[in-house]
Amino acid sequence: MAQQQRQTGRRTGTLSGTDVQQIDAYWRACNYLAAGMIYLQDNPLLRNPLKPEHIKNRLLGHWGSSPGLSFTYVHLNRLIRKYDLDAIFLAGPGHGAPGVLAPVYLEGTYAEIYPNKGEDVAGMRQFFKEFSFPGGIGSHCTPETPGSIHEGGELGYSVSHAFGAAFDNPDLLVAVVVGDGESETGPLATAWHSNKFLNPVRDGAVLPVLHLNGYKINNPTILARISHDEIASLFRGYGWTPHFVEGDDPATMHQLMAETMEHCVQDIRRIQSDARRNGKAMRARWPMIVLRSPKGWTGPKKVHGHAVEGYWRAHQVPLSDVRDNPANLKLLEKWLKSYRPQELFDANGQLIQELKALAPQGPRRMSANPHATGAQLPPPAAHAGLP
Ligand SMILES: Cc1ncc(C[n+]2csc(CCOP(=O)(O)OP(=O)(O)O)c2C)c(N)n1
Repeated sequence: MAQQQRQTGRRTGTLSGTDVQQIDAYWRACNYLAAGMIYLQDNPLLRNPLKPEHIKNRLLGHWGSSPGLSFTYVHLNRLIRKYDLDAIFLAGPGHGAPGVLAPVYLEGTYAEIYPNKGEDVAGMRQFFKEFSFPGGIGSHCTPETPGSIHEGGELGYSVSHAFGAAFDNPDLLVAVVVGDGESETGPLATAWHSNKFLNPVRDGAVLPVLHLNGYKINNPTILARISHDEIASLFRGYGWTPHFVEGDDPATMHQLMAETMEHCVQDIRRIQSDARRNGKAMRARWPMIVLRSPKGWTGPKKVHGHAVEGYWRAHQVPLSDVRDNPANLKLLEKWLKSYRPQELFDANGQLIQELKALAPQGPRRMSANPHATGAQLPPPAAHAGLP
């Protein structure tokens, strides 16, 4: 894992110390829920000491991708609110659904659609229990996931789907996280070229976030093993302007991601307003983000002497045999408590108001955006004035 923090973006969107603390608290809540979904069927907020019967019989789900997915999601939320963006979110590694379901639940959409999984202790318990459970919540970003138009089980199509959503949709921003493993598939490797078809006058924009967490199940990925300069050259060659967010210290990474993502959003808006002012559909060098963060970021660093965070072992269930092994049960409890859930959720089990206020409202929530929910959209004539 590269310890060095590097970035090519200009400094814009710098966060205050309080902003960093708040966004980190929101992300901690996401990570707590993602891990809770994989392991717990009871005692969702750990208000009682963790016991074997609180743990699911079969542990299924993908932890490794989840923290990077929710990290990207919460940073998009900040900019949706700041710029009133009309944005949707696609997870290429859709197996990392806990990293998407968590912010979707926290912004209230989940309870609106599935009232038995409401924003309280009983609802959270049900939400955890049903995840990756027969007849329950799918382990990928299935169509039942509010705001999901991309399931992400068969790797390779996220960028194509993102562009499909952006074409003829001038006001839409489509954020798409691409796994570094996914990026090795034929369809995805070719789809990087889709930027050549994007018309800045009449299409929306696609903001890819290449998630370099280093491993595809238990093999290293090619893109995570080539040099920084080689990646930058590769994506410049594809016609993108790559910006790097690299590291593992959460506070530093929040600052870097905030600055970089805001720079990208400003760049997209500048490209679009220039093109729309003069009506010329020029090919633009759209921005993209390369997020190099550890696989299973914030999870257990080592289990019984074996490295987990930042390694292939974090891909799926980082800590197995929890019900029958008291030492592992203790490790799980320690890990879950490291997110300090008692600071994040109120007595009823709802996210505290200070953090709830960080999410966009109503249809601006990516999980409730009409472009992704099949809801009634204005007819194309509403975009009149564009060629
Ligand atoms: C086309 C295809 N090939 C193989 C798989 C099996 N598979 C599931 S997850 C995964 C690794 C994905 O790695 P990456 O895209 O980097 O995601 P992350 O590391 O964030 O989990 C693979 C190969 C798949 N889902 N689809």
